[in-house]
Amino acid sequence: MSSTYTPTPEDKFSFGLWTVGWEGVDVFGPASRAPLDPVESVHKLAELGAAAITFHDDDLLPDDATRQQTLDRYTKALADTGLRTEMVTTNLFSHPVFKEGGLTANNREVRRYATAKVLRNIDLAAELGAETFVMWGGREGAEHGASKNIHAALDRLRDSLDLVCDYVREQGYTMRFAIEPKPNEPRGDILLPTIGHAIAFINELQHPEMVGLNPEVGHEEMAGLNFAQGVAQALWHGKLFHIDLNGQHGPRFDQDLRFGAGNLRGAFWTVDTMLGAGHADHAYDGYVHFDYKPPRAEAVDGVWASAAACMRNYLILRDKVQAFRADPEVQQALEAAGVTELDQPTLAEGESLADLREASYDVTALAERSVAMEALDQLAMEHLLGVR
Ligand SMILES: [Mn+2]
Repeated sequence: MSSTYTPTPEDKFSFGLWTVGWEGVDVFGPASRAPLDPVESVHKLAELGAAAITFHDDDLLPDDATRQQTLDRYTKALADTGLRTEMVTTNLFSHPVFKEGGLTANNREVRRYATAKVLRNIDLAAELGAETFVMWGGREGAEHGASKNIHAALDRLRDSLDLVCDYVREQGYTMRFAIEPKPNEPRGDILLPTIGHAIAFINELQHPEMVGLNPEVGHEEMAGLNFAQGVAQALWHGKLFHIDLNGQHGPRFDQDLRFGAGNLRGAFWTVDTMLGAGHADHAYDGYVHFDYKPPRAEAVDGVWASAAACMRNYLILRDKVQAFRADPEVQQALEAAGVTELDQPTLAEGESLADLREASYDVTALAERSVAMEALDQLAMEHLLGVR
């Protein structure tokens, strides 16, 4: 056990209260673990080396009767441990009132109630100093073609984002919103199912600069997509406001495994992308947030073992990625594969399209050229496998 892989607050690790607090309730069975006191979770996560915690309104504050008392205990635990609240999100999916949607429910009263619930939680997020407010629309979707007018649902979702952005500006808050895409589960089909759909949607908002993404490993991989490439595109758009790391074994139900489990090579490239893929100015600098579920089979010891493993796996992969990028053979292999040539614009400065059209091309030689990509990928594999 290397001390190199011991997390510190500088690593900016963060956990959802609902992750370690998941009691194991699933579609086929009730809770397998007792509820965790949020105060205990704060202390335990601080002890393990996390820097911050996040929550849905209902995880921390399930009812108004105990709201103030719980908030007092929670903020005292933060003060005692040095942990902070970096992100807050609203539960618009558990209560049956949201059974056919929250902000995009057909029922207008439900939409108004959902909006009020979000506004109340924005005030709390501001009070706690959270800089990111995540919006995951788990029930914003449908199982049937005609039951949801997608055009109208997107209008209402756009209105909701415009309203909350206006509210944040009016109140003088500084938080930004982060949309979390997911293709399905709990709804058969969810609105804004992927990173790409969400980015396109943000362009239709009144304050697109206030809205970005909170992509999650498993959510993209459930759709068979490459998470690292999605993250790279979100970074390219300046839209990676937050990130949810976990693990997933390909297209199937949302597994929420600990980070590094499931698609390990995908995790390696995810960390590489978060570090800028060789370009420090392309790196993500926000919190490294884990949104996973300790497997239902585990008792409470397994909860903390899995939380510690999320951070440890990130640190191990960070180490591997840095060693990969620093390896002189890798740098030669990147050159051999022509990776750096892609940095050059296709048309040189001062050149016209006529220059490009009139040039002569040795198509046969170009077709036969070496791309040396297998050799490069093998170097990454060997770094990951620990033989380099
Ligand atoms: Mn998530």
